Amino acid sequence: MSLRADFLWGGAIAANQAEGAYQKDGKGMGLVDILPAGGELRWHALENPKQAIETTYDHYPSHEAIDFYHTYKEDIKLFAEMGFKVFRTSISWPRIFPKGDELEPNEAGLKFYDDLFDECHKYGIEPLVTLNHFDTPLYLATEYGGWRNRKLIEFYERYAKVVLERYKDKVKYWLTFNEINMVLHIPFFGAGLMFEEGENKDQIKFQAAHHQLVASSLATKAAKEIVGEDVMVGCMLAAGEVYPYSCHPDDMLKAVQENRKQYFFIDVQSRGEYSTYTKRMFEELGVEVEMEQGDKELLKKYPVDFISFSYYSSRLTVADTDRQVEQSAANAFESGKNPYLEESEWGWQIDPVGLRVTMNNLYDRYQKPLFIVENGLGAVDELEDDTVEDDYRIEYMRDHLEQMIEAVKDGVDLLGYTSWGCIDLVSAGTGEMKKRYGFIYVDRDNDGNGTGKRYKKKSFDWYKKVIESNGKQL
Ligand code: BGP
Repeated sequence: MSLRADFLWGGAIAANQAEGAYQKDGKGMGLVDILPAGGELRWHALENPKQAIETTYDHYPSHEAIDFYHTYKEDIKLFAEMGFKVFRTSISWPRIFPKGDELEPNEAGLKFYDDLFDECHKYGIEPLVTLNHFDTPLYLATEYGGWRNRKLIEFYERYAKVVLERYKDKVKYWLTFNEINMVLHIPFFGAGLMFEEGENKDQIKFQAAHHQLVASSLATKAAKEIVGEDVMVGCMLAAGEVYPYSCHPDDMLKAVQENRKQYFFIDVQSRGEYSTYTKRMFEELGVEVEMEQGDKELLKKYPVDFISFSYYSSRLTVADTDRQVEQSAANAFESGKNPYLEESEWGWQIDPVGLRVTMNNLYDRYQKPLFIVENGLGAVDELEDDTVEDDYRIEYMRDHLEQMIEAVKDGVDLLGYTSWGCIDLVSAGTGEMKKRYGFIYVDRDNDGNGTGKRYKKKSFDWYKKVIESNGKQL
């Protein structure tokens, strides 16, 4: 078994990390727009968003990003040169509804995405569009409390219907929420949540999650009604199998429980119901999710068509004992350090086989097509003689693609692969330009220097061959 003949090879970006033009043509502020750059400063702000909103930071580079708002034609041309079949981006919600609760959309924002999707089709590139990628309108967080408030369902549904209607002839693949499980790990990013002293954070996070799950089903319903039955709506999970630290049964049990914290979301989005384990999980966390009449039926009736996910690394968990386990960075997740794995410059553990494990488990569990919509290596790149010799990136991707193909041979149905940050962009975690993922180098640094010019890295030609050979030549 090999990859489908119509396998969707491509790359992924998100509006807020690439477009810049953060107040152009009527765009409102998104959550991410108030965050500063710089690893520790940014995490502090994410953990204390109220304070961050009141602080004046220097917002370079995120407010300008790579200026994709103005350079998209040049950039898409380069994607087409690599042979992209699909391009994943997101629509910036505050470009369409600047505050989020308006009744009428912002025409200039809608026009931008019309032009962008037309440009993709000019080269036969299929857009894959995320409705919400970390940029809920800020106003909905400050005035309504973010996704803890059920009213956000109504605002999101209005937004979804407007863009589905507008782009129904241009977009077939939709994702409802980027990394929906991030609400548990970075609640401000994921759901605009800010907490009061003494609140049960788990209660608020799972209530917000329920609202997003209902909103996701409503978007699926709208997509079926507006675009038609052929539309493909997916969920999006920040995936990565959680391994037990040892073969101690308590470690194994802990791994099962930790894995469920990510599967929880997809269980609802794919099977259409809260799994039986949630009852005990909620009891132990002191959580009581409030549902309204009709919620359960809606979730059941409108599950997703496919399961998309990001994969950067596996994780490691240890049961509560006296054992001291060194910790490792794993995106926004807690993870023990796995002695068998190497790490990226940012300490993210590199585990290609973990991708195969994750794919097998997701497919076994849901029996729906998968789509890898983020994967890649964040690294410091040096531009020399107008290129970057990024053999380390090629090696990372080759190792992962090999395992991806193994998983397909195991029987997994896989629709496509979009590498993260196919063109350098602002890092979500650090807010900086220094952590680069692209096949295309963008001449901008953290301090505002640089021409913005694009350069092909060595990986550009490598990926082109991968696509041309449908993964045979890695
Ligand atoms: C995912 C996000 C992306 C992206 C990626 C890499 O969690 O969906 O937006 O940025 O992680 O993370 P970082 O930019 O912190 O390296």
